Amino acid sequence: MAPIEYDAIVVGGGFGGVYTTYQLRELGYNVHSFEKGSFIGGIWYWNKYPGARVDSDVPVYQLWLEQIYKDWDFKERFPGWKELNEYFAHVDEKIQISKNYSFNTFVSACHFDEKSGKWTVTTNGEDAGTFIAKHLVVCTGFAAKKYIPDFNGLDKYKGIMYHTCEWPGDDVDFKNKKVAVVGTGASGVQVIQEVGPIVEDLTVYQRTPNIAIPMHQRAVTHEEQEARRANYDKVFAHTLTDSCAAGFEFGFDPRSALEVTDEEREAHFEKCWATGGFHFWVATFHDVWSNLEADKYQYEFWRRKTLERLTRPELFEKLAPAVALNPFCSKRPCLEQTYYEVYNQPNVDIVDLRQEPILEFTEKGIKTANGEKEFDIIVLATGFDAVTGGLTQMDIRGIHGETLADKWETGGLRTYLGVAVNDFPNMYFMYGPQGPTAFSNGPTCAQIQSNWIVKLIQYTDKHNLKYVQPTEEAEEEWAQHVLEASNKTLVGMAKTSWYNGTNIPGKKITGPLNYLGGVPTYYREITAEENTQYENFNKVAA
Ligand code: N01
Repeated sequence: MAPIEYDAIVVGGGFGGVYTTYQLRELGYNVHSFEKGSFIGGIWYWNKYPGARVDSDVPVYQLWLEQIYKDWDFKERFPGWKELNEYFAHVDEKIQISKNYSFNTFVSACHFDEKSGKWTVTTNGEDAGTFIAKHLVVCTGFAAKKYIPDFNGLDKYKGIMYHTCEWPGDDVDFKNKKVAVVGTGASGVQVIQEVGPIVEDLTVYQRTPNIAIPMHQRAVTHEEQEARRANYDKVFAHTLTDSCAAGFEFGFDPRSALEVTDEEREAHFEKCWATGGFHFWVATFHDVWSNLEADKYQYEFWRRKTLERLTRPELFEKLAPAVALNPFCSKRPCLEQTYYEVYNQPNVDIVDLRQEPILEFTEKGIKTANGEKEFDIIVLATGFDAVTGGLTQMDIRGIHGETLADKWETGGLRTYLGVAVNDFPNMYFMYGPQGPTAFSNGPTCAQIQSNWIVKLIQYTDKHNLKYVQPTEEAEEEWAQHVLEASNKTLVGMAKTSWYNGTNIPGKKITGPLNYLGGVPTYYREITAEENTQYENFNKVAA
């Protein structure tokens, strides 16, 4: 059978994939989309571990489409995975996007053919086959490929064990069970605070303590959402301005932490702390991100506040060390609700993996130099081959047959504006490498990039071009710009971090994986490229 041909193929069913599919379809494109899961939802389809919830406040974490938000109310300031899956069901009800999707279908390969200027896409699973499209938009997000360290004997363990991103929802009962959690990133923190109060015994295998900050969760009412809904377009537009950071409704304090008085500094830290969410990260003094001395003030405030909540002195150094292991703003803090209180329970223990590494997994549990501990359930909260892994795990081959993985592993990470790659024509991605990604509210990043990509697709077709691709020079300049933006911050100082690819031993694509210039600057930069009619793209006529 001849392959089915589309105008455009979209990979992924999260915010970016759904939004791009919708836009292209509404513009009259014959678009088809593939998703590995059985429904839309992206990260929320997969991350159904206990306590999983978003850390962006309502209302910015959603699709900015009136027909969707006009009659949808979130229940909590930071919605959990169940509510977010309900939200995606609502999205589908409103825009019937699932009819454009093949679910349970994994895209394994995408090969570009210069002669036709088209992509051949190979899929496995329910809709296994070969498909052709002129435009390819890969919306796999930043966390499409899990990471499980190569622990000895991992497959020997006979109990219940899943990675957080493959957790089977509510099906696992933690009540009165002996539980281990490996990893204390955002996923580990959320699992720990959720299951801690109900388990018989909890052992946390921790390498680096998380700098977790108070979420201040609360219910949000229909009335308060209704009062703002008519102005949501203005709210979303405001988040792209310089008074905001990262796509949130708030931004840095322009003062330096070093220039204010001790009282002023304390008062501002207190205010951010009390407001909750990421205020204590992106609404504090701007230089805590760039100046070690300022960053230290932030860490010391955090430590003081955290120690006030802990009652077991033997855990103080493990959870809030006197000397920070990394600068406060070099790794991602996590929003917590009752994380530290869980450690006040006598049945909760921390194994410090820097002192006592895991020797092996056994049939019944985990063995370290201090012996074996048996568990009913092991939670692997060990993160992702983040930002690049979702793209490089597919066999994506460009104009010269080179894979994207080879290009980046041998020549370093190169993209233009975090949306397109030289030698990979008519291919785009969003919420991925060298975009604002990890330093942005996900739907903000995906939607501004998707809007931009869709306009370039329209431009390509309107001008009867066979293909477009960014120039090598533009890519080099962008890589340099990404590096310079990162070097202005402390982010490169984290010892192990998915921000830089250093969370995975041997990962070849390292360095700043995200653009740290901020969402407003990024928005201006992509808009400027659009306003020049894509002057940094090579355009090949049909
Ligand atoms: O992954 P992580 P995550 N032995 O890489 C440890 C988003 N997210 O899934 O810090 C033992 O942050 C590792 O230790 P260390 C959010 O953007 C959002 O938690 O490298 N431990 C770390 O503790 C987040 O930042 C939400 O020393 C090992 C942990 O595993 C991102 O996803 C919820 C190890 C991995 O932490 C990733 O978070 C959840 C080893 N060999 C996730 N290797 C929201 O709230 C690694 N670790 C929206």
